[in-house]
Amino acid sequence: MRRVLEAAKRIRRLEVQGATNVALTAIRALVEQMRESRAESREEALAEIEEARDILFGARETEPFMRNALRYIEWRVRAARWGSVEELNRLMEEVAEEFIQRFREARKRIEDIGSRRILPGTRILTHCHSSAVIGVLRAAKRRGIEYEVICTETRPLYQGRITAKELLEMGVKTTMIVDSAVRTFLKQVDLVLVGADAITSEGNIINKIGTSLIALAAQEARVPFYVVTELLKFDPQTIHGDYEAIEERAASEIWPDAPEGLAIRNPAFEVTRRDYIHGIICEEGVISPHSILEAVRRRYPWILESVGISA
Ligand code: RI2
Repeated sequence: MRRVLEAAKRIRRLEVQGATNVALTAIRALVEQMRESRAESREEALAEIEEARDILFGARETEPFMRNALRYIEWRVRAARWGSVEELNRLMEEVAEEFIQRFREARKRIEDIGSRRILPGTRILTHCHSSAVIGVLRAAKRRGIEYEVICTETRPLYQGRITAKELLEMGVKTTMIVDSAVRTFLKQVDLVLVGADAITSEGNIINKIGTSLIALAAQEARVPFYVVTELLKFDPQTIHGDYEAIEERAASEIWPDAPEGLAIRNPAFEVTRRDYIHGIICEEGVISPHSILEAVRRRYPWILESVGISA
């Protein structure tokens, strides 16, 4: 399981960051791992896929996009006829390629749709680093729209700096603020755009810690709060009543040489309730969080079917 263990380590250490990059890295690791397989039967090969999938699932908790992607590949492999590992590998490569292609199409649609919400002179606030948000901003720039972005640092790991650097490279006027300055700067903002790590069956979203506080403040300041995300981040297990697990990371990320006896909590994500979300900018358009389940059922019935829910 060398390749899969290596990928899981990179994901756990945040050398690969953002829900989308995590999912794409996991898909490639699974396909590459199976290329090295010495399985002699269908059962042995399927057992290897299960083992690889579980290692990757365990890398980070709050990653339904990755889980959906790996489940999709496994589901297609189980449903197909193949006799040898060579045939299996061809099939896995085909299925993975098809999945990535469909993801790219979804992303492109999101960028087109989201960029129309950005008008000349719009001031946008964003939190953390989301490739989906950056994609929307890049698409707006390509259309020749001039706008400004305020980005938070995003403690404790400062992913806001990645956002700031990418925006500067794009030639966008960018301002960085500390996380606790959000309410002050909301007065100057027209729109909040954040990414998502997970979407629940009730239309709540889970994103980087701090997101919910921004959503609350945005409502109070009457600033529209939008989430930019593929529906591929929908967690089907939430239909069954499961809560999305929230990853809690090491205390040392917050204070490496903290005094002994001090309790430090470091949840990486939190839930933002649908009541605070104006719209979800996704491959189905700008939709209400209330219609998430219907949208997923229409576009990706396999997300439900792959966990035994009839779509
Ligand atoms: P994209 C990130 O989490 C942020 O919470 C970001 O909003 C989300 O993933 C989605 O990112 P982390 O992996 O899929 O940095 O839009 O902990 O790239």
